[in-house]
Amino acid sequence: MTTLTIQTAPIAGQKPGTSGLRKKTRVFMQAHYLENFTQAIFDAIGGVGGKVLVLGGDGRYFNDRAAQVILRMAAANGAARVIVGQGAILSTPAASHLIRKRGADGGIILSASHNPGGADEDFGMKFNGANGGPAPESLTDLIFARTQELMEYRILESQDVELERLGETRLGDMVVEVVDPVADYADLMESLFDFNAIRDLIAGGFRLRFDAMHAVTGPYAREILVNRLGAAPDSVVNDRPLPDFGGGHPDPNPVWAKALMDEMFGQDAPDFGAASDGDGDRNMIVGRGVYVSPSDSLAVLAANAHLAPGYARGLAGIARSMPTSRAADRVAERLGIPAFETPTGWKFFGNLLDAGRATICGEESFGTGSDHVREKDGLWAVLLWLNILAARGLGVAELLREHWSEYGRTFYSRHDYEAVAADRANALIQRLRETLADLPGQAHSGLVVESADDFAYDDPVDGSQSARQGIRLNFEGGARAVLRLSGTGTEGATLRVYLERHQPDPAHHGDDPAQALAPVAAAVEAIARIREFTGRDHPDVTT
Ligand code: VG1
Ligand code: CO
Repeated sequence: MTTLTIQTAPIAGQKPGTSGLRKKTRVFMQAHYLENFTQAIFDAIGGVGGKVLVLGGDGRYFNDRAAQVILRMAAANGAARVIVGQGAILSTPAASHLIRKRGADGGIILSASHNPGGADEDFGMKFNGANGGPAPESLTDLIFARTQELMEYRILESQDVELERLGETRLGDMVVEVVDPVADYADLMESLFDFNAIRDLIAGGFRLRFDAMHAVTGPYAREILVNRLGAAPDSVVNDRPLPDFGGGHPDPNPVWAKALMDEMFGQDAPDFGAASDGDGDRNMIVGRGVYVSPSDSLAVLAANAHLAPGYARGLAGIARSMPTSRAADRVAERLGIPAFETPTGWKFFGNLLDAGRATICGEESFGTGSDHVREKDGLWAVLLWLNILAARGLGVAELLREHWSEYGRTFYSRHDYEAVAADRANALIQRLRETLADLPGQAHSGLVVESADDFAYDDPVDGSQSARQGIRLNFEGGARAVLRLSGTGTEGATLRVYLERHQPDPAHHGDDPAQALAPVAAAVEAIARIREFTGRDHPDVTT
């Protein structure tokens, strides 16, 4: 086998966003595009000579082809071993676990997460380090810098590697080890949760529905929920991973997981419903007739985690991304443990988890996880919920109501304006930045601005700084709004507006969230002039 050194030239725009590099699949399929980015990763981490890497993806269109190219390039760059999920499949949390369990030097995950898949949809790629977590900004900056100067890459000339058969093969001098993508992860879950208690709950007639949305979690959910926990076979639906996710968005929210929502709010609904995203790191939790907002889910999980064996020792701290509601902060306060507020994206939790300062982390975007891996983890959240329900003997709605009566209810909603012209979205944020100083004291729709800033984060572990992470508007009385632009889209810009308002009075805990938040939404419109800048009079997606 010959190692080829291919001449190339820098390709513009290979800047990793919130979670890796995401582009239209056809962009990734352009000559040298994937190769350049792969070589830039290898170079930025100081080469892969003698190293062990993990490789897998969510199975979307081009996953299999990209995996073969990366393997040939890893071999040509001198990697000692690449551990690959069978069929080049690994969920994001399973990849994170595999890196940690095998002591690998890092891993490449092929996914554009909740973005749709297919030749005309999205593809993505991210690098996780030896701790199993997403590359921090310092490294993604280095990778991007390398893409801007790269003039050649190395690749082995060879046939495809057989990735369907478990076991070891060789590619040049490199070992390719194909592993079961599910087994290790399922064992990890079994070590954290009281599977006997969950099994008893299910055996006692508790019915659940897990919608894998034709994405990567299907095989994981079937093994864990059906094979190991005894749920009925039809508890897991849409469990066959498809390259185009069956044409849908594998995004577990009430909009894209509408079928699940309809079922959970319909006649004879199951007791518990959940869905996960393309790469298995997100989760949506639904009870019979009740939707759990992700921010509430984080708070409930944190407040009750000690009921699961893996967290019986208690939590060191709770971390949430800045736009996530402050419901979790109230739990941290009650528990007497630190609460951390980080920029959007799981990479910012890595240091806190590594340093043992946070045990549970979460984001409003349907992401929760803990120090068991260094990624958010959809099935983990489902299992922790089931463990808590089994231990408490309560239903989802009852547990939620109890939580609100103890901590108050934090009404919360996110409004997404998708594929807005980038210059208009940038102009909106830029104008807000310029008016920040004038906002305090202004009254809009009955709400007075108390403070306003552009969130900047100083990492308490390594001191790294991240500025301009989103506009925060705090109103007198405790309501809050956040505006920021997405870093995962592939078309134009997506404006995200996050609305939040705390309600201590139990008489109002059953209010409609949209109504409870209407004054906050009106104040934001008056301040940010979303209609004028985006030309839209309502969001595309509300969660
Ligand atoms: C979104 C979410 C963010 C999440 C990120 C990756 O980012 O808001 O909370 O970490 O997606 O999730 P943005 O920049 O578009 O708001 V996933 O499941 O795509 O790995
Ligand atoms: Co995801």
